[in-house]
Amino acid sequence: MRTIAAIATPPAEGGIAVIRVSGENAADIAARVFRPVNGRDIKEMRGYTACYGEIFDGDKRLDDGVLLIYRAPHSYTGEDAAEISCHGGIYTAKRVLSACFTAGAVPAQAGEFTKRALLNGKMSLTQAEAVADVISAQNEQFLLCAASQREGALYRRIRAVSDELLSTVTLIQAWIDYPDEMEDEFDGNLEADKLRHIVTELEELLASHGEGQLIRDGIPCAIVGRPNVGKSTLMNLLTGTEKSIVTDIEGTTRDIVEETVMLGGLMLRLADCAGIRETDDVVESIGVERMLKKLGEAAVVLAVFDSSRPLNEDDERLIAKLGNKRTLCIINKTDLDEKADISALEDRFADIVRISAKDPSSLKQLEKAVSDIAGLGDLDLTAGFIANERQRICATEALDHTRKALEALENGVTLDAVGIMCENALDRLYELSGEHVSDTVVDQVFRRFCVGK
Ligand SMILES: Nc1nc2c(ncn2[C@@H]2O[C@H](COP(=O)(O)OP(=O)(O)OP(=O)(O)O)[C@@H](O)[C@H]2O)c(=O)[nH]1
Ligand SMILES: [Mg+2]
Repeated sequence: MRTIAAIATPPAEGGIAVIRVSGENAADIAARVFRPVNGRDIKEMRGYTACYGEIFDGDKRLDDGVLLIYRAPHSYTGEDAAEISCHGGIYTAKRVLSACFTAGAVPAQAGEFTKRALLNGKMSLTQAEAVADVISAQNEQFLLCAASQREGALYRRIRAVSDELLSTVTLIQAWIDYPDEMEDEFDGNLEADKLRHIVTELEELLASHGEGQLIRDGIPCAIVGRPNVGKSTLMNLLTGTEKSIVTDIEGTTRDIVEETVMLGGLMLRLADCAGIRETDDVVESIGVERMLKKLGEAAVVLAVFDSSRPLNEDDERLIAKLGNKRTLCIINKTDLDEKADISALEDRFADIVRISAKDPSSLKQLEKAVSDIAGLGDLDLTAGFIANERQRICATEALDHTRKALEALENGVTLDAVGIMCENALDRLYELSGEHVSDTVVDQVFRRFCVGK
């Protein structure tokens, strides 16, 4: 395989930039562009050793820096590799890279270092996919998810299911091929139990896709309620800024005000909406329409009620719109005398928190209540999850085939047919884990990577 090179650091000014070279000629190429000050022979350098020196393009001295040598298979790609750290200028890094090309390297494709790592057995496909997630992580929780995925959590989860399915497929095959040599009777109930267990595992695996997405992209969260209940005050409390305008005039917020915040490790995509009420005002009614749309899109609703005023038909109208959305009922303005019929809210909502949005100490209560309602509070972030569309499709199809196999077994369909359905499910699981996967799929996976990775 040709020796590839790329800049591994972002195209921006920084302390250092790293040029990565990988392939069987990595040390030769490094020796052509890098001259260690101590006169060391780079080709003789052992893996994981570094030296300081000068970087050249032919006779032109470009910079000084550090060379790190890796020896196959102990490198990211599994090949011989070199990393040249130079000063972190955009042009400097490009010049050092072009010197590597002059010395014989070819430009790396997007994700090619990781693709080589996959092809050299350094990681599974799902681990390789997780590299992109680790790079793109924007919050603590998703980083933990992606790091576990990178370490092999999803791969192990899929393997546990595929091993279980393989045992059923093998047994069925043995029964088809050598029925006279089997010692025990074929136990259809036992095999059906196993398939049922696999169905549950796959259902849980698929559910992890939605949870993973919420953790990665943030939980869409609509703040709704009738005018003046304190929605914008709550928004400002959660964002820690004066993002939304707050006044004591009903109908202050007209358009949606959006902001992404971190609350107790969760990323929330907050939308402060116009207050819901019957109105002749054209602008305000457009605001109400937009609020209803946001309500539809929200994964979690923060429904705000004013404890200092009796509930009215606008509150009722809101409650009617909530349907079975995950809703946290926020009873606000608890610093004032209570006039609202709180018991009516207690009857309607399972999750209630009482706060004063003007009081910053309410944040702690909100943190706990929101993470409980989002259902992510007790999620095992290290369990492995379905991270992308490719994985979701494979898992869905595997589940589909397993369900069909189970149904066939329960209905006394021939073992041949059940066996084929199980094998189809197994194929999809092997594609999911990357054990049997086509070159086209691998190419598609790496297309979303950056060049230096
Ligand atoms: N005493 C008290 N006043 C509050 C509290 N929260 C909000 N307010 C006041 O209630 C009034 C309305 O607050 P907003 O946050 O603008 O209410 P809103 O729900 O966004 O109102 P609209 O945008 O009109 O729908 C303002 O005068 C706030 O200062 C609270 O916890 N206690
Ligand atoms: Mg408002």
